[in-house]
Amino acid sequence: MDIALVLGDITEQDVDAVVNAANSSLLGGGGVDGAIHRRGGPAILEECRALRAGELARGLPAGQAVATTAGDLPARWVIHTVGPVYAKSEDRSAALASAYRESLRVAEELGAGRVAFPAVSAGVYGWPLDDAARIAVSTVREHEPQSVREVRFVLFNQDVYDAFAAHL
Ligand code: AR6
Repeated sequence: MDIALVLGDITEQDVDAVVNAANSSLLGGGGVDGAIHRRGGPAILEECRALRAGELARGLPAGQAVATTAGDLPARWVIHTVGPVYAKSEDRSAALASAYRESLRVAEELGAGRVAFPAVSAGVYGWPLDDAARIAVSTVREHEPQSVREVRFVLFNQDVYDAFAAHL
């Protein structure tokens, strides 16, 4: 399995599945989440609402992942995951690792070959960059691939890219 780094916009990636750094409501927000819903169109939100009306009535907990259509994006699926909000008073790194692990588990279930990840929790959720990159890279490295042959970290800014490059 290849692990690649790209400086760019995740909504433009030609991959099978794009991972969204969502929140538990699954009903949209800012950052990557806002960009994915904007570029992907209303079909994504429609499926998210259906999930909330059914199996995910209480929302998606941090560390878990669920797939929907990717709507108008070049990708086929969006895998929504929820990273933990960073807290100094509590070590939530297991939940951040779980967000990557569960997203890859869902990708394997879908039979996805190429999967793009943003830097989950490293934006609004405040995770220190270096630590976010360390957890992301080490967790993905531990994955035992079946269908997944490429994991592409798509980093929006040079500082985030550099942090990931340092750990790869
Ligand atoms: N492509 C790739 N990366 C991006 C893009 C993009 N189009 N846009 C932003 N980033 P964030 P979080 C980077 O805040 O910290 C939302 O409101 C961004 O620069 O999107 O997990 C959700 O609804 C940063 O490096 O996700 C939640 O409420 C990284 O993606 C909350 O934010 C993650 O930043 C989740 O916060």
